[in-house]
Amino acid sequence: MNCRGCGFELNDVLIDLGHSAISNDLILRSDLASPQTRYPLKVMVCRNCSFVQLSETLERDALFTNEYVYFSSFSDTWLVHSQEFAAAMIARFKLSESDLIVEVASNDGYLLQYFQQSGISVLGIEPAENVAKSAIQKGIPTVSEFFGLELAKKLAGEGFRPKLMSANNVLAHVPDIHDFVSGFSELLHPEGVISFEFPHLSNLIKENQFDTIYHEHFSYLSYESLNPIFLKYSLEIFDVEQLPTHGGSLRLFVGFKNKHTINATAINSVKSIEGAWNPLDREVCKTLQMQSRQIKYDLLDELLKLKRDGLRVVGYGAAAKGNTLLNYVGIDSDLIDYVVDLNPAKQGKFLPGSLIPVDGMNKLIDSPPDAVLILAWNLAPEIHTQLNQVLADGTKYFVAIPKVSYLL
Ligand code: DWN
Repeated sequence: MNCRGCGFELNDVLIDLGHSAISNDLILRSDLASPQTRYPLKVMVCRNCSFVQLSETLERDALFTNEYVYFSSFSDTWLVHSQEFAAAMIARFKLSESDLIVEVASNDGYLLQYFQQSGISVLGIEPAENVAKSAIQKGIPTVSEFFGLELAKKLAGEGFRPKLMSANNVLAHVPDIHDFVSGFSELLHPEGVISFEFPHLSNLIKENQFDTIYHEHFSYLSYESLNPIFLKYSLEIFDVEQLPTHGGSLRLFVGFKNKHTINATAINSVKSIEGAWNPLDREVCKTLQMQSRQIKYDLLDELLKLKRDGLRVVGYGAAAKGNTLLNYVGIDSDLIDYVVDLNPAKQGKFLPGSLIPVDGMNKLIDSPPDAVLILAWNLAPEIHTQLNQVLADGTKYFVAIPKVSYLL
């Protein structure tokens, strides 16, 4: 097995989660009698370039289908974050009506809508046709294809030269990161800026966020592992922000070399954090694997205690990360009756591997829980507030990451 960053042979395991179902591949009731498929879920780190990646990868067409269920607009927290980002980019880079903004993995138009409302031309690129259609229905021009060098050349040939390109939570999702990054270099306006946002590997390690490992995430990213890849395509990271989203993310600002002032202070701060949580440090890897196993034991203990006390336990948020947790811990509907999710594309289906049914909010009224495991722990404050308005006082709320703990 060779590194997808530098081609070096891969021998170092960061964490091994055994076999797991595809996290966003929810099961239709009509398919419940069919066999369930689980695939290896093991993360390797390259000793040569520190690029952290899945050992085995699935075809992207099997992951990002035309029935893809992740729609970004089901989280107010994320929408507010996106609106603030749009305003900040317009101000910082003095974007105007004459500029074009291209978002790669534009989903349902959750972000581009805010740029469009400011009178700026936008173009979305979203390979999942069902999700792209939702954006187009909102009036967001969207190309439903996978982004890479070929599509970049086609768009550049048609005269598209974006001043800003945004790529939120997609850099980790591409099997060929070189083809993907070279596409940005091909399409970007010479003075242009690219903003990449992704969950930061250092937080995954530090906060035991092993549930953010799933087959859709081909890579687990850091400044250190990405910098040499950008440099290869005449791009450089000139600024970096540390964000609270998705358990702690990085936002990298990238442009052509020598075009932008480098924020050395911010970059050095991230480099020192990455040094403290070095994926090549054997102790760090051992601790992550051990902590993940401890969470498995603690969560099973807690669920068994609640069930032995005759209590009804449900899940909230049919999140991709939730399925990695349920599959790794070995939880099914004997322990969690159902999971609630606001997204209609997930309701009426069953979670992959655990086969726990997904329902809407009305299920909470029909079959009120005594305890709620918030699977989308990254959105716990928003979810806790929402459920407090619906469920009885005394209902217990808990999460499993960074450790099994109850919300006050
Ligand atoms: O990389 C990815 C990350 C960034 O987002 C994508 N591959 C997919 C997705 O991962 P996820 O599914 O773990 O993300 P979320 O956003 O943590 O999932 C939250 C789930 O909870 C969604 O299905 C929507 C749902 N939800 C809800 O039902 N009610 C969310 C909120 C805030 C709510 O109030």
